[in-house]
Amino acid sequence: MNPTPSPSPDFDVVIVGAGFAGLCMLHRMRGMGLRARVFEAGSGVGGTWFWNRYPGARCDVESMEYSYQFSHELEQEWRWTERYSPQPEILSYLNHVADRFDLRDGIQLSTRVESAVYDESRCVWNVSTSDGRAYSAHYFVMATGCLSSTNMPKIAGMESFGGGTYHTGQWPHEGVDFTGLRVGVIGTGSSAIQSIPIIAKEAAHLFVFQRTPNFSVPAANRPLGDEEVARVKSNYGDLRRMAATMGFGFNTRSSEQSAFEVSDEERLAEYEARWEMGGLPFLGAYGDLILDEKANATAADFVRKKIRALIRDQAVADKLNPTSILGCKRLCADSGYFETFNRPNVTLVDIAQAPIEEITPKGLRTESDKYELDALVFATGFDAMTGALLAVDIRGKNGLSLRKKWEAGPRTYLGVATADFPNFFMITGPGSPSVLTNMVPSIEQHVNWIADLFAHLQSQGQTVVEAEVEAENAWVSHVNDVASATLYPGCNSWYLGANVPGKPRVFMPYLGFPEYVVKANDVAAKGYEGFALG
Ligand code: NA7
Repeated sequence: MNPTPSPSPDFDVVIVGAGFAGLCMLHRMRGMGLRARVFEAGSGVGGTWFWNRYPGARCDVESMEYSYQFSHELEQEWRWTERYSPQPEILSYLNHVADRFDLRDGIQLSTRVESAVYDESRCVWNVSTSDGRAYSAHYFVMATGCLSSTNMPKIAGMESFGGGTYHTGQWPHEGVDFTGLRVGVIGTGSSAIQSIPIIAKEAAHLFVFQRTPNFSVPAANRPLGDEEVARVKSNYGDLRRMAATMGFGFNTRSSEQSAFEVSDEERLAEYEARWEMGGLPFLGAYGDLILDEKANATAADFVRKKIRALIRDQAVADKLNPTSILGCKRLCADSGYFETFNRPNVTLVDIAQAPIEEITPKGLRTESDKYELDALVFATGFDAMTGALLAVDIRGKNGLSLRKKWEAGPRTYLGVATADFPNFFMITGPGSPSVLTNMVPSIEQHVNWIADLFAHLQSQGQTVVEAEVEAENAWVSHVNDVASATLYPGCNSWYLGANVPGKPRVFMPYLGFPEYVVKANDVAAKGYEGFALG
């Protein structure tokens, strides 16, 4: 077959999602003179920050770094107010970006993309949307985020519950008033750890249903002073360049040194300093913390002692203290999480020991007890990395569906493309550093890389690009090999898909920043090695 490109599809590019990735992609496409349309399921822009409105939601990368760098004017004019921005401020920022760069007329809100089918004879993607319409596009780009498809556990009797039921990732816009209520929170991941201290202050009683205890370090959040902001802004480029050299892509103050290259006293002092400084850079203390179990234990034991010291009832401390590897599940950063369990109106319920059996009209029942509840909060996370991609029925060459292709786990080349799906791209897809980095610069790196590829095709008079299966196979093996050499695969994390029953266990993000950027640039420099262009 000799496909002929369609002379005039409705759009050059259809983009799904109007979060950090979709907005950036739209802006960049327009800058290249391409006709792009964004479809967004939400009634506003913001993606993650549109949906995750639970009390205490904030980013865990410092605001001044968790922001776009494509516009120096934007960098200079926006004023972050806290070290870690709260959700409403990040959402305002994204709305500001949509206005400032005149993006709104390119975004169709409240519209879900339901399917995207590649028509080989015309080299176009046919995209169907929830409003019953269909559009054709030359390129199809999923900018749907890594943590956007919520994970709602199936528990017997759920529909019978008489009180309010909420998921942290789909929080009501009007907020929830828990005053005087008996509230149950299921889950103790990052969303729970951020929201529990606030819900506990409102609720008459809070029951926290914990399956696995989680490590958390203090966020040490604080207002950002004018001087500090001015200092960063006067040298923003330096901060961005330095962050781009760091593992994880933000200023983790990471050290290459082994935890055993220093004395016990020195190591303790380093952990103490990082605990005081607050936030995820705690994990950057030594280069082997996530590589070597003994090194990891030095940091994990330090955190366990700290947790123990924060909790009055040592039986509760025992339950709250993780036995796992530090950082193997994403490390959390909290504001008063452990201290919340000292409150008389907070009860920790260990559902690993006595699992939840059913939800009843008046609350829930575990194997050993009954709990009367007026509201139930599911802080149970997401079908991470692949959930949102597979929610759309995407079909490539010969009608091959992405769901079928990825039955045993995601397969991509560089986390941006997948063989048999020409002109289809994912921003921060599985197999890219994505969630193991500061998402915003990783998004921009992907947007720029994809845009440069489009420009290259245009300059060569080419219209179709597709990942080659050999390149994809090699990349998938490489992603696995790198992860296997670390401690990451050793616990039931969402990185592995272990939180979703029945999901194949594959370590999805690529652990290798900034090496990934070097590799992606090298692929481009070699005329997009591993891609078939035509
Ligand atoms: P996470 O980190 O996936 O946490 C979800 C929590 O919910 C975790 O404690 C889970 O326990 C628990 N969970 C999940 N399913 C169940 C069921 N069926 N029963 C009981 N408990 C359950 O999601 P978050 O929203 O907190 O954070 C996601 C990311 O967002 C975070 O890492 C940041 O990057 C931002 P488990 O550990 O699986 O035993």
